[in-house]
Amino acid sequence: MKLHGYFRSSAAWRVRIALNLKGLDVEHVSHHLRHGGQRDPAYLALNPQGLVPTLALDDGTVLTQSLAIIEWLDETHPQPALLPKDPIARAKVRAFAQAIACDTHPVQNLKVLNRLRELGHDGAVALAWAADVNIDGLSACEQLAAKNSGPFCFGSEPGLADICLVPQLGNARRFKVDVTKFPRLLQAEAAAMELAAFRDAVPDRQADAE
Ligand SMILES: N[C@@H](CCC(=O)N[C@@H](CS)C(=O)NCC(=O)O)C(=O)O
Repeated sequence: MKLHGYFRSSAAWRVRIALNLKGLDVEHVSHHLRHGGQRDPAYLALNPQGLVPTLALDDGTVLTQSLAIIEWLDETHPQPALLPKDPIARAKVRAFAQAIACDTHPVQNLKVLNRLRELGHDGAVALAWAADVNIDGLSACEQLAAKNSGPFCFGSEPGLADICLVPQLGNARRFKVDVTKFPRLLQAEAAAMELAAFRDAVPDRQADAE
C-alpha cells in the first residue's frame, strides 16, 4: 500500500498512527503542501479534493478521507480494535473524533488560512483564527473526555479518539494555543506517547520532515 501524505499534515498523521497500531507497513509518498504538490494533476487524479491523505491499495483501489481510511483499516485488520463494540460507546468515540476531524481541523487547514490571507487578512489574523478554532474544538473535547476514565480518551486502550486528538494537539501548539487548559486531553496524549505507534508517527520522525 502507498500512503500519500505530508509530514506536517495532521490528517495524514492520524492514518500513520492507525497503520502503526495495526502493525502495517506502507510506502510513504510525500506531497509538499506548501509548494502546491496536492494540486498536481497526477495527484488530483487520485484525490479530486486535492487533500492528503490518500491510501492506494495494492489492487489499485484508492481510499480518501482519513476517517474513512482508518475505519477501513479497522474493518480489514480488526486487532487491536480502534472502536468499541458497544454501539453507544462507538457513537461517542465517533462523535469525539468528528468534533476534531469534521468541525475543528477543516476550518484551520492550509486552504482556509490561505483563503483568509487572499481576502486581505494578515498572517496574524489567520493565526489568531486558527488558534480560536482549536480552543473551541479542544474545549469541547476536554469535556467529552472528562466523562470517561483514562488514561486514554475512552478508557484503558487507545482508539480512534486518541488517533484524532494527538495530531490536533500538535496543530494547537503550532498555533500557539496554551494547551495546559486541557488537562484531561494532555493525560490521554501522555498515555498515547508512551506507545511507539504514536511516537513513530510524529511529523519530525517522517522522512520528508524539514
Ligand atoms: N477531512 C480530510 C482533511 C484532509 C486535509 O485537510 N488535509 C490537509 C492537510 S492536514 C491538506 O491536504 N491540505 C491541503 C490544502 O489545504 O491545500 C481528511 O480527514 O482526510
